[in-house]
Amino acid sequence: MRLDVVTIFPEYLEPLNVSLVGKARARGQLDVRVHDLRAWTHDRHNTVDDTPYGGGPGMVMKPEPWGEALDEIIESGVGEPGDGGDGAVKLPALVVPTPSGRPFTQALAVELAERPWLVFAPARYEGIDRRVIDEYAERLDVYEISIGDYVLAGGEAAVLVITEAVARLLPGVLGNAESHRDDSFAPGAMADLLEGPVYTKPPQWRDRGIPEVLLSGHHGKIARWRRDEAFRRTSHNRPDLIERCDPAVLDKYDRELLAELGWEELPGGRFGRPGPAVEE
Ligand code: 6GU
Repeated sequence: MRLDVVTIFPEYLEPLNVSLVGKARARGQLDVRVHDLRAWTHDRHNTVDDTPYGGGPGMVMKPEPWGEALDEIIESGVGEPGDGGDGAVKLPALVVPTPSGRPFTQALAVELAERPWLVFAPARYEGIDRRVIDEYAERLDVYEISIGDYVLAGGEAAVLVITEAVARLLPGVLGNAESHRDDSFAPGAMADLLEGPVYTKPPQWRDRGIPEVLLSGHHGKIARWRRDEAFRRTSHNRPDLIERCDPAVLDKYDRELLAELGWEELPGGRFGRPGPAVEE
């Protein structure tokens, strides 16, 4: 997979040299190219932003440097391995990290991991002139993506997040092909539950032991315990996942535990937890 990142802070992408993504690059599984947007400016001050039309706070990134940068990067794919050699031009998907984008999820990471080439366009300031996105959306698949309901100073940290989530899904990047099968949020994982706690040696640490069942060697009991812990953690940290859960995927023990945790099956077939009665 090829990844291009166009940014005014190339140093911000240094972590792409480290750890999982860095190793995937070193092994040739990922071809990462970081570009300085200012290389496509032509004035003495390498200007990339200007004041917004219609007024308002902050600055907007100018369209011309983005247009020149993206044209040159798209053009660089012509004749590269993977364009099929059949004259069919290889085109990237454009990923624009923005707090007003669609939520980044594991399903979206899986979709992006299936693409041979991604170009990231992280913005600083108040965003990129809209005409840039509209222009490239006529030629490329464009993904405007938010990594959560909070506001960052720029999209670079989101590029790191998205890149890591995508890279670990590429064939051969994780050591063990099974490693992401039961990730929290993996499609078809334990019914969209969070993963429960994990333990390793030593068996005693500062007077704290290991849950007895994990030492029992009883695989059925261990699986049951792990599923219960996953439900407890999900109920506590992500009640929205319990509310969305399809009761058809639950067994008798799941239902008993959810009842213990205060959940009830509602007429619509979903789960809900009665809130505190509201005082008049
Ligand atoms: Cl992708 N960018 C910025 N600037 N803020 C964000 C975000 C992205 N996702 C959540 N907040």
